[in-house]
Amino acid sequence: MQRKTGIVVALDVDDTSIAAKIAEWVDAIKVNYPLVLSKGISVIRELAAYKPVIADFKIADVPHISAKIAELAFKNGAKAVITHGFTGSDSVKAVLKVASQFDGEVYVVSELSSEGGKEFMTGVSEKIVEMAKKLGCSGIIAPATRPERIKKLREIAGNMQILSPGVGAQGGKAVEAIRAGADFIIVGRSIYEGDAVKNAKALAEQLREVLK
Ligand code: BMP
Repeated sequence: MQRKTGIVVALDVDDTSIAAKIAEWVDAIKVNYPLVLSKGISVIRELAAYKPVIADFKIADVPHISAKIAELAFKNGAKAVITHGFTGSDSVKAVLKVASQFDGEVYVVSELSSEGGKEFMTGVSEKIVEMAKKLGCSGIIAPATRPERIKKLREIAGNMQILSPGVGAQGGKAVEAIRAGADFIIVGRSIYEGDAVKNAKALAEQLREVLK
């Protein structure tokens, strides 16, 4: 993914008009189940008019179903999908195969940014990142709430991109995440709750220096 501001907005709200207003301050728009289940999958193409869309379906199924989910995302205009890696390499390979047909990108979740992410995932996330790298994924998702984990996972990720959620509402800090090795931060509530334009612009300004 091309980096300008270093911000991926997590558009977990029904008000899609925000996308046009903040497009200038973000590099991509991430959509998740709440928006797609509420508005329908056509919302991906609608948003793709403003910025590349990452379909965060956290794909986690047997390979032929994972492939179908990825295909639906790409066919409907997504530039990238997010998949889980704990499924094992067969499912991730199936998603990658579909992505290659659409010139699409695949990002793999390492460990969730929430507290629960530490219960099971921290123990296996290194292996998941190794697998993602070996299979040729574009990048990983790693927690801004635990910058020390971003640092550790960056050592394994090499030059794969790291997208980091958990900034703001979950307690993570944008600048710390980038300094720890993230390429992009993923931000939802701290942008769309309140004045989205003001919030996105302020975040972009915070990151400008650290991205130089
Ligand atoms: P918020 O900035 O409002 O906390 O939203 C974070 C977004 O990032 C949500 O869309 C969530 O699904 C996603 N996310 C996350 O918070 N932690 C992860 O580990 C992985 C995610 O995809």
